[in-house]
Amino acid sequence: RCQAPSVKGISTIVGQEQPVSTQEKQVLEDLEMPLARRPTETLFQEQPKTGNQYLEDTLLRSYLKTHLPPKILEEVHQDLERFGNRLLTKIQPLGWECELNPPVFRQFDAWGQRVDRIDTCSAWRRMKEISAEEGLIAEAYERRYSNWSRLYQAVKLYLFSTSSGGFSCPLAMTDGAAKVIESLGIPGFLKSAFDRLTSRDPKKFWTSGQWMTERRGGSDVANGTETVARRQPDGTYRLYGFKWFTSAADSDMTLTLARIADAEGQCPQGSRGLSLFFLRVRDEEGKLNNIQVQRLKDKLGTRQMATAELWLQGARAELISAEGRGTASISNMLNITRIHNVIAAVASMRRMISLSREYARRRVAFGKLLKDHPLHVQTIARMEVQWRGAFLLLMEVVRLLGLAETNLASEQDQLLLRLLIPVAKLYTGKQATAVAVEAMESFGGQGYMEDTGVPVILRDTLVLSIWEGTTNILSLDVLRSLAKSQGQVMAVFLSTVQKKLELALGTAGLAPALQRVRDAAGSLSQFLEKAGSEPAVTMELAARDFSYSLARIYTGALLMEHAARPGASSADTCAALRWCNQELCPVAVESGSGSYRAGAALQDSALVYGDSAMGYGD
Ligand code: UCC
Repeated sequence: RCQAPSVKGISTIVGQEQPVSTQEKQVLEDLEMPLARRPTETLFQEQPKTGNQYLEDTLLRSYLKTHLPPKILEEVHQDLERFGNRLLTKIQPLGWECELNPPVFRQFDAWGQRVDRIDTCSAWRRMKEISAEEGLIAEAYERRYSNWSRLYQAVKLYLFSTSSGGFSCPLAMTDGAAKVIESLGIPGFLKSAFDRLTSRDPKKFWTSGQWMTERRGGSDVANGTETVARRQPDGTYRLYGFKWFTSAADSDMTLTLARIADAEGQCPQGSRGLSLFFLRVRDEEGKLNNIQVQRLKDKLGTRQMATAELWLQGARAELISAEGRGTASISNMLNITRIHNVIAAVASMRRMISLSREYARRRVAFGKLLKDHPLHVQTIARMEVQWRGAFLLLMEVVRLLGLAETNLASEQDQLLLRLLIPVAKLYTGKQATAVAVEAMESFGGQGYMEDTGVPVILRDTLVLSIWEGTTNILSLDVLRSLAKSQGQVMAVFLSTVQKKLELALGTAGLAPALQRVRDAAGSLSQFLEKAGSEPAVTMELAARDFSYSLARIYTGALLMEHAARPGASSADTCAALRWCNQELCPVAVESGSGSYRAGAALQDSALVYGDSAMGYGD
């Protein structure tokens, strides 16, 4: 089923015999015409255009058709088709406007008064209204489609992401803040904030920040947080500190961490000293809440969005977690923003591949369209396989989240969700980066030109493996989830993979892939068994490869599940087979090569810092 069909005598990778479109005919006719008589310089540098992103996304549509109850599918389909048109005609141009008009920071007014204004463009402000109108946060909390609401929200965000001009970042944190407040049981003093974060009314809708990173760094939150909270007689707090990297600094509110000082002004250190606070960024008159903006960050990408350095100089705040439970409480937010990161990664891949594919239909080189060069199409097909896998992993995570949020998740589902969030975040971040770079290359020099819009997507994609936890930090979070469940989560992981494989048993074309996933799952179990008796450094050194193995094995099972459903296409089968052709369990391979022995860590140091690091001297 995976055999390459022949189109006009040229081998392509997926799809059936396709008729030559009018547009393609035009290109070919133009080519045959002498240069002087051509109405334009052929279509050879024509901008690749995509249509309604929802209607064109056959994988998304087949997923929804397979999983959603028919009544919900009908409603959702109508809304998504409408939204797809709105994105194409109205939202995409606004997104580009946001890119061209990044926020401007004005520290002083003309008369020397300190004002610390962050001026955003009208398109950015319109994005906020559109987000409310479309229910991009509300959908997940109204739960009108029960456990499918979260998945539906994620699908809308996925379609919105690359057209949003960076607005998906504040939405991620807004969603995270709503989740934290909901998980606290929506206490009375936070009810109004919750209502605003989840409102469909543009006049009421608020966005939230997530101020975690301080000068000493963004990963080691437990040791890096210096902000101090001083209790006030009325029970509120005043925060003093310096927040080094606050994204969407134009947000209405934020959640942030600080250490509560005792009567002597002493603060407990470490993770146990952190508590979580809610604060309004400005008051009703728009005056900053005893906050000074030091400057905006000069970032490689996400330039549409204001990221600032902020001094908190007695900002009034309310404690919302139990004292000393700040990290655990903000984890609810992190898990949501990490899912948004996955959404952004999958959306970026989708956009880059669509543009690359469309360009290949128009661009002629060496006498024929790029789409008729088998090597070129092979490159796009490889990206497509990556995207398909990432998409199904995203759907799995939000499906599980939807179950958890409607009390329909079993204990196993919850464990799996906890594990898959960091796995999906770290893996799709890397995939998206690789796809963005490869897709840019597929445009040749054109892809490197700013005004094609391709570099913007690349820049905005590169952040996805950095913010919200780097790849290594998330690999350690994967280990944290194993430790917390005392290994139970791995038993759930393996049995879930097994169940998905069983669904594919009857599909003969999938047999080779089935065997490879089975073997990989077996190797993973053996590795874990062996690692149990090794020193702790083994698991730390293995953390990244281990997480990659989880991602590849689970995604392989998901691709097979999708390819085994009734009505699956040959492309579905092909994607599953190709995915499973890669090394599915790199942790077993590396372990076999001794990469995680203590000696290997010393060799790593010697490679990076020279032999002196091993005590051999220069
Ligand atoms: O702010 C940032 C930029 C904002 C832009 C956002 C835009 C997103 C847009 C996406 C789409 C467009 S970036 C901030 C980046 N920083 C991080 O992500 C933090 C990275 N560091 C970590 O994740 C660390 O590993 C920490 C902070 C979680 C480690 O802290 P600790 O205190 O050393 O960790 P512990 O002691 O292991 O965990 C403390 C508690 C434990 O609970 P208990 O005490 O009940 O056992 C953990 O189980 O927190 C719990 N916990 C978690 N629970 C820790 N992590 C998690 C988790 N992921 N899920 C559930």
